[in-house]
Amino acid sequence: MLVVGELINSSRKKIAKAVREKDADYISKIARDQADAGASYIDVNAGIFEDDEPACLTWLVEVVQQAIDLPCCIDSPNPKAIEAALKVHKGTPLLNSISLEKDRFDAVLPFVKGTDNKIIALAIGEDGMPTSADDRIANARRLVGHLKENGVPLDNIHVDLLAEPISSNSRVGTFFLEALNAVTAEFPEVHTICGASNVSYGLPKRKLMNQVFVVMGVAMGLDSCIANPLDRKLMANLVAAETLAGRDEFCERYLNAYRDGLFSN
Ligand code: THG
Repeated sequence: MLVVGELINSSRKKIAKAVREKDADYISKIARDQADAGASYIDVNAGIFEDDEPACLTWLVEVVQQAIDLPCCIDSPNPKAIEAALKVHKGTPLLNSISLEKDRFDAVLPFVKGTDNKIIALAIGEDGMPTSADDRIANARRLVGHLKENGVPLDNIHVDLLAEPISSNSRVGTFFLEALNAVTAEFPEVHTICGASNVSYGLPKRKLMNQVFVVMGVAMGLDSCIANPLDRKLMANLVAAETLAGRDEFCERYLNAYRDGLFSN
């Protein structure tokens, strides 16, 4: 399981403050903590800064990569911000994200086409959010098709079937899981991802919901997620779920995680 550390997101007040004050020490610490906890990418999002987003996102990429040796997940729909961030990024980033919305597809494609960059493909349709499992599957199919036509290797694509707050509609969980099951079966070479913490907005005990959600996702083939790697219980549950889902030969990673102390309090 590949975990993208979600914590450096300007929608979080402490991060917004640190970006505004150019507090590199704070951002470096959050990056390092997430890397130490097992993140494979560090999500960087400066979306609240609007016109300043390109400069703020670039600053975040530089600060993160000075602190640790991991690639970033460049979380922005803004082509100017993506372009600026890519200029300073070292290694192979995960671009977050492209969708079927025509302007966005055309603007983001050049940053993927002919490169090794990884891309998150959001199952949003030409005219907005899907409202069923079938919509998600159809959008994912078309988007994967368009990316493939443009020479993007399937292994570089992480399809995001859109995890939404369960408090807003009790059916979005099954929409997501059913779509995940179908997309994993149809495109075994494509990766799947979701923003795990989205599901729990508006509810108490959010961590519990996020932990259970990723386990259900793993059962349906989820192989990456944007989540909080500092939640040890979530990380432990991910290891156990992958072992139980048959993705851990000889229980090697489960046993290693046990030896490393991941399952102790
Ligand atoms: N798909 C893709 N990218 C995404 C998302 C997605 N990027 C953003 C988001 N969704 C995933 N990242 C987060 C980060 C934080 C939270 C949720 C999703 C979150 N934060 C608490 C809050 O806002 O209440 C924390 C508050 C705090 O600690 O300050 O819930 O779905 N491709």
